[in-house]
Amino acid sequence: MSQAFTMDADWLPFHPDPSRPHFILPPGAVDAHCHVFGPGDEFPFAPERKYTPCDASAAQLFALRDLLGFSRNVVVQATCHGADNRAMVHALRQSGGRARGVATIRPDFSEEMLAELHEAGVRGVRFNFVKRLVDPKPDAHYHRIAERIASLGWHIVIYFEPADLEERWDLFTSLPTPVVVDHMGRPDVRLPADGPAFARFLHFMEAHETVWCKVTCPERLTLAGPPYDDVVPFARLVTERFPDRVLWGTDWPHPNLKGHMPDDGALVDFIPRIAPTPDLQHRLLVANPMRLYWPEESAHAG
Ligand code: 0GY
Repeated sequence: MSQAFTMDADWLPFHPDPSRPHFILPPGAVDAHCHVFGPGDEFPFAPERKYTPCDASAAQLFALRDLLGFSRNVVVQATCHGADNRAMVHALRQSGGRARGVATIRPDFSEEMLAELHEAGVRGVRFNFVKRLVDPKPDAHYHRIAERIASLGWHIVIYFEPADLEERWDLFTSLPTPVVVDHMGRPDVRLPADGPAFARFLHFMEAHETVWCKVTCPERLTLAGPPYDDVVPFARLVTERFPDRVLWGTDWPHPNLKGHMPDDGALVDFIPRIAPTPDLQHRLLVANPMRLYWPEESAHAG
């Protein structure tokens, strides 16, 4: 742990010794949602952060990648680093081309800053609307950023809770780039996957062909706990209905979990329950993330 920062008293650190999954990932699989934290002494956490995590370095992320059998990562800027993307960019630069990034930016970032992020491997920005993580801004703020990044060929990742889908519908449906929704828009898994609440989210995807979805975070959405039976119907429904617009990731190092810390190997074993055929698995884990993050190689993705 860093000298400069003390992790929150109730912080759950990531699993110290994850198991090797039983499910063998297809060659070229991408962990399309994960983070790095610090290390705080090298890459300080942002003053405006809402939590102080444990350190979780790029080297530790890549060791997990290799243990689980992934080939590549998409490192998503975590809110504890605000718009200071240095830890994420460091991870991209350490990856030897095997990681892409999703940044947090402000509308006043210079062209040079954006060009440097692109050169490092950033291919998207994240707009976060979850109030326990950030202080969300008016729509105009996000429109200004969207205008800045659209010409770079980047996409926009949005993280929101169900109520935000109604409140921000006009924003979410007017963004000029592909839009990737984190964690299925955080459905309430006590409600049926084929009920009206989740139907609203499915309609959002149905009506907008540029909207993608990460069928991620059973450990975050579950009420039942491992092996996350209560999340399967939601993730499977989205994966089967939109097989070319889904992504999967570990969410390592799993910020802000309060109940339990998952064994990342067991999380990978969740994948065949939501993508039961080799074809669905290949799209979810290889073809789709390659198309979004490594389009120049995508045609060759095996
Ligand atoms: C996630 C989810 C969370 C945190 C963050 O950037 C973040 O701080 O994304 C959360 O607490 O729900 O995707 O890692």
